[in-house]
Amino acid sequence: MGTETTVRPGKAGVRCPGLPEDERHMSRAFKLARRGMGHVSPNPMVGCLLVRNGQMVGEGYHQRFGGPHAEAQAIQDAGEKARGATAYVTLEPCAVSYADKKTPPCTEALIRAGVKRVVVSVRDPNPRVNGGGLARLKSSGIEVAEGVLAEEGARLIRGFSRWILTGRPFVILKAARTRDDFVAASLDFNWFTSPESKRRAHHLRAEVDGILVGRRTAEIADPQLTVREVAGHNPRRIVLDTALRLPGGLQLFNDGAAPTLVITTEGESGTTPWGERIKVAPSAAGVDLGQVLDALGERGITSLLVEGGPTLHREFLRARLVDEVILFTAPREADAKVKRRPDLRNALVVPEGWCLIAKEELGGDQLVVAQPDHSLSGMLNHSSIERSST
Ligand code: AOF
Ligand code: ZN
Repeated sequence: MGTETTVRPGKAGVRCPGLPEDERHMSRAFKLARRGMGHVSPNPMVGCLLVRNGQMVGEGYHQRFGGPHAEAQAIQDAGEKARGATAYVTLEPCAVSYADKKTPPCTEALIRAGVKRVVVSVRDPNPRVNGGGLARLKSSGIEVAEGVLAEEGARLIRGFSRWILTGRPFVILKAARTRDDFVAASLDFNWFTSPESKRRAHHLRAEVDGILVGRRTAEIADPQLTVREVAGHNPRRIVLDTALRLPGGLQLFNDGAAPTLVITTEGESGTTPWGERIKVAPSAAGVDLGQVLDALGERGITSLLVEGGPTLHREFLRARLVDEVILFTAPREADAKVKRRPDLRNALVVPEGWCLIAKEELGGDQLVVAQPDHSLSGMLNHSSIERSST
């Protein structure tokens, strides 16, 4: 197994791979972790694999908020075979108990089970754990390695990282535009990007805790904001309706597919026949978006997809509250009627100085993913990876 090789945290610009088998097992642990998608928030998705003499002897993942952790599940799965095994965990095991902690520390469970080596992808950004889990394991004589597939590990928990450190969700702005830069191709507001792009967009929805639209988008497009093209859990739906003018007949308020929260500056907070109403302070632009993020964070939303429209995108960018931009560009132009509507012009540009994270072709559309420079640096304080700048 070559366990003498230590995997050290990467330095700037240096990729720091683990042993090939470490990466293989960690990949499997990521797959397990993702099974918890949509069910564990505001906890992180975590997967764990126990391997002895090259054989997988147990696996587990965090299945639901408040439920047992990945390590506990894997140890239970392995039984006596956990003794002498290596544990591959996508996140540093938790080490302490505190007032609102729902499960016992995983470090103690690993020690009791007789695990010999623990390999983690990233440290737990939770200040109550951060580094403490690894230290506890080391002090009990367990060999520890960290940083295996760390970039993927950080990506997996980026919402949790942002939320546990700031109380706010990780914010993703998503838009589709025509080649000539409109957010609709025709006035019927039908989907105009490729089926592949549509699937990707629905996958994005399945990955987040909340999905936000502005009042005009809710009114004009009457969207469902649900996950339909792929298997996945519907995020909570949030609509900004500062003056409470939206009609009650919208699908968001009637289909019961997922809870809908209404953000407003009017009236009282509380439950209404149409869902929860959250009152925040007004601002010159209508509503203070920082306060909106605080309110969503308080409700356990760790990642937020802002689907538009253009005004909301512009305001988020102006307020510098964006962590990622995802822009689909279709090869077609908008109809003449759309071209006469300046309000349908796309507002989602990749600001200067941002990093291009990915660029790909999806069924004839072009997809661009970009992040501001501050985005990951702020959230990876506790992690070992450096983001590639390409
Ligand atoms: C792990 N394995 O599978 C997860 C961890 O309230 P609790 O007991 O569920 O603990 C929640 C905290 O535990 C959470 O804030 C994060 O720091 C860590 N999540 N840790 O060892 C897991 N889900
Ligand atoms: Zn734990």
